[in-house]
Amino acid sequence: MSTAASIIAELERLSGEFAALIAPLADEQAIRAAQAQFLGKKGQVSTVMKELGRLPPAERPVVGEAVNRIKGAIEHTVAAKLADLVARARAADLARVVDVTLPGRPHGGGHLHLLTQVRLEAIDIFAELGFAVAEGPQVETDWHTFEALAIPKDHPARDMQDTFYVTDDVVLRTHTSPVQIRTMQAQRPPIRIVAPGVVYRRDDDPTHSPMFTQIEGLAVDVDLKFSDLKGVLLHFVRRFFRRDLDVRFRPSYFPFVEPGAEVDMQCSFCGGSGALPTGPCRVCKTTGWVEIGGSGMVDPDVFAHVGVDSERYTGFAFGMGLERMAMLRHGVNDIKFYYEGDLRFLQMF
Ligand code: FA5
Repeated sequence: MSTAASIIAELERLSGEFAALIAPLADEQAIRAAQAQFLGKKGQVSTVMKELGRLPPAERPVVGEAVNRIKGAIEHTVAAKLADLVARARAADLARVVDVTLPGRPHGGGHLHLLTQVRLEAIDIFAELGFAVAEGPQVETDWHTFEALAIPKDHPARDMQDTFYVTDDVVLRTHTSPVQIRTMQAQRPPIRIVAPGVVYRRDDDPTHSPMFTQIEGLAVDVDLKFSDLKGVLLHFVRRFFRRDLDVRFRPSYFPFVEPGAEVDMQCSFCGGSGALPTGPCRVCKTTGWVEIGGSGMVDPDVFAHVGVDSERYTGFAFGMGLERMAMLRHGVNDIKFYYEGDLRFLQMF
């Protein structure tokens, strides 16, 4: 039969056992499990306490006091152990702290694709002359792409701009000229816009891609003349190439302009001489001139399609290939380099 002394002795023994058990533990879960093993409802200390009821009442206070002391000691040990764990974790964190005085490791910064750079630069140059940016869809109606630009079905001009027909009436646009139509439908003159964007054609060789970028220009106002068109393009070429290169206009046929002209600029490689120190200039095929786009005065037929009074207004328009401009300026000799994503090419510009 238990006595007060034997219970207290047992409690002291448990206290020692607990101290030995917990000493090597180093994770919270194990410490809490040890605590439960001794102080939990079915823990060893609780089991001993059940003996308390069988003691004569006079002896109970002294045992009760021992129980409280030992429970307190166990709880204190647990709290100290957990606090120690937290302190160690914090010290380990601090030891890992980055040394902010070390020099940074450089990450190669990205930059805009050459075509994007060229597009933004072209927009800036035209903006200086008062041209705003307009946009239109790449999947475009046949009407905006051809019909409204005076290229009816079966017109031979369509042969040079074959494309993907989504339906009979919806195509991948072959040029940015449909943005002329959309702009004139949406706003009244005076108009001065440029429309850069991607276009599609059935073309494929070193200077022609099935997908490429054009920048369209359109100005409609009273009294605009061909000389205004010429001045705008001359200004653009000189600003873009940062040299006093000349432009020339060769009469040409585009159904939506009258008169129409191909725009040539002096070859930026040979400076217009047709020859390089190393031999004949292959870029301009020794002619000294390179074609950069089409242009002309807006045909009254087009004005009629969009309800602009051709008695009152005149307009000029142009469309240039941005890949071609970038090739001339940066010496790119195959149009496919733009689209292949080869880092050796991308990092050059
Ligand atoms: C046109 O696309 C007319 N819309 C331009 C125009 C606008 C004329 C306004 C009159 C008034 P063209 O088919 O010539 O014209 O194309 C214009 C330019 O786009 C060409 O000079 C060339 O620089 C570029 N280009 C044409 N096809 C390709 C291609 N497959 N790949 C890369 N660039 C091309």
